[in-house]
Parts: sequence; structure tokens; C-alpha cells
Amino acid sequence: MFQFRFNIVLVELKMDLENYLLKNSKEEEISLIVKSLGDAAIKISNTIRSIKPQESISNNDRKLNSDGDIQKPLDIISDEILISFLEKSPAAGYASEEQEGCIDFKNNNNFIVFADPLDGSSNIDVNVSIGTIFSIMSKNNLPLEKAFIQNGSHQKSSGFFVYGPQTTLFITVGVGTSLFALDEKKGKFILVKDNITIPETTAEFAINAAYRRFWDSATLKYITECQNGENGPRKKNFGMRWVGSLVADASRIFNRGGIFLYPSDTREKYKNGRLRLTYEANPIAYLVEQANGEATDGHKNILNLEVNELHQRSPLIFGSKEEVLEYKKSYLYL
Ligand code: AHM
Ligand code: MG
Repeated sequence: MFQFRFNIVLVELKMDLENYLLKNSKEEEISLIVKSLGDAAIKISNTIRSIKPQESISNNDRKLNSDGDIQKPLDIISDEILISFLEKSPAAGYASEEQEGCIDFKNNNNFIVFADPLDGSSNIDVNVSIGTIFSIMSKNNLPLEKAFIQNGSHQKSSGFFVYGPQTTLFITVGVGTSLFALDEKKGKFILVKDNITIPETTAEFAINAAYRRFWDSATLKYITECQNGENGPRKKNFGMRWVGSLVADASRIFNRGGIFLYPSDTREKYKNGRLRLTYEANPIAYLVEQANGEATDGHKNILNLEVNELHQRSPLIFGSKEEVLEYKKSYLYL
């Protein structure tokens, strides 16, 4: 009996992405789009691995290599790889950090895709984990430009790939958040963990503390109280982690809890936060909510924020429920 049950667990855990989608996704078009994104991510992962360090220039300069070929930065290459796979999928349109406007795939299909093709720009050249973030929404019969400014509550699926020690995928199709890892020999994503739950409490925060002098008083109060540890009002000690790649910081939080904060600050460029709402904050927030966590701009749920333009920035604070609540409280008691 024990042997029998053990085998079932193994079979369950070895489920690949295709079978997971077959079981959990209600829309075949979404399954096909996610499959294309998975294939694109395998190609991006291989490209990152095979590129020579001197070729991985992350700014937008295009240089000629010794053969006269144009060398393109990895974030542009990743965008092109996504487009090449998505245009053959049922996606109706595509918008990304690398494109000013949206791309119309000129079909009558229902679903549109947002992406940050290679998140973690400051880490691209230094062999630290980076990734691809995506979000899938229904077009809802809107003209394409309008469809791309619907708020995050319209998402049908979201996820992110991490190109790190392992290539992994966190995904939701609306029935919990799951973690997959790439089996390189098989070229398939295999389920590692289903129904991920972000622990409700944590003693770990993630923020770029170099910007302390730009924070508002609520953020300053919250972080100072964490830093004061046992001696302060929180009466417990905290640790700090900051990778500088949203995907890597999020991956840690989905695995063991924590709170991530990129608030708005007084720098002109980042007065509405630094991260982009449609292809960074929204997809992460959907995954977080599906994993029993919370995602906020400090006042409202990320998924309820109004979108006025595709590349709009937003503060993003997410992770363990109790800690996000504690952060929101710091705005109330000022
Ligand atoms: P990118 O999409 O251009 O890579 O920018 C987003 C990144 C996030 O991955 C990360 O959390 C943040 O920017 C780091 O910003 P900073 O360098 O200000 O700490
Ligand atoms: Mg990014």
C-alpha cells in the first residue's frame, strides 16, 4: 500500500508543463501560448549560457562582431525570441519592456501577452540570476491598444522564468501557483511544487537600502522598525536580502517567505515607483495572490490599480501577508 501511494506521488511530481496545463487550464489557447513561452524561455536560457561574456552587453548599443554581424544586447535578443515563438502561437498581440507600442499579430484570437523579456538588467553582465516575466489577458473584444491597458484583475495566467543555477518557472493559470524546473535533457519543464503557499509570517525583508534618503516617512518607519529588531517595537530580529533582479527576489519569497519593497520615492523618475505595472507588478501580484500572499502599492491591491498607459510605473510591495499588512499600517499611523 505504502509503495503504491509513493509511486503516485512520484508520478504526480513528474508531471510536465503540457500535462499540467491540460489538467488545470480551461482555455486551450492559453495552454498553447504558455507552451510557446516555455519553448522561448528554453531558447533564451540556452542563449544566455552560450553567449561569450564580452558579447553580453546590456545597454542598447549595437556593435559589430569580428565577422561583421550585429551583436545585440541580451534583452533585445530575448524580446526577439519571444516574438518569434508568440507569432506562431494563438496570441493576438504582444507588448513588452523593449517595445514602445504593442505588436498586432493580426488574427482574431482572444488573448494578449505582456512581457519583461529579460528582467534584472543590472545583473545581465555579472552572471547573477535574471528572468522573463509574462502575463496573459483576454482581449475582451477591445481594440488592441485598449486591451493592453486593462487592469491586472483581468489576467488569466502569469508567471516568470528564472535563469539561475537552474532554469525554473513559477506559473499560475488561476488555480494556485506552481513551480517547475527545466529538465535540460528532455527539454521539458517538470513540476516541482504545486499549490505554493507563501508563509504568512517572515523575518526577512528585501529593499534597496541605498535609497533610504529618498523614502517617504511610512517606508522609513517600517524599515527602521525592522532594523531595530528585538530592541524595537517589532520585538524580533530581521535579516535583509536584495538580489536586484525582481525574479530572483520573488523566487526566494515564493520558496521561504519574505517581503519585497520597491516603493515610490522622491527621485523625479521614480515618484511612482520604478517597476512597471503591466509586465512586472501585475504578473507578480497575480502569482502572489494565488500563493496566499499579498501585493500592494502601499494603499491598494496591485491588481486593482488603474492602468493609464502600457509602460506605467507603480510602487510594488509584496510577500508574506502579515508583513505586507504591517507595511500598510505604517501609512495609517503617521
Ligand atoms: P529591469 O526590468 O530594467 O531589469 O528593471 C527592473 C529591476 C528589477 O529586477 C529589480 O528589482 C530592480 O530593477 C532593481 O532596481 P535598483 O537597481 O534600483 O535596485
Ligand atoms: Mg524588469
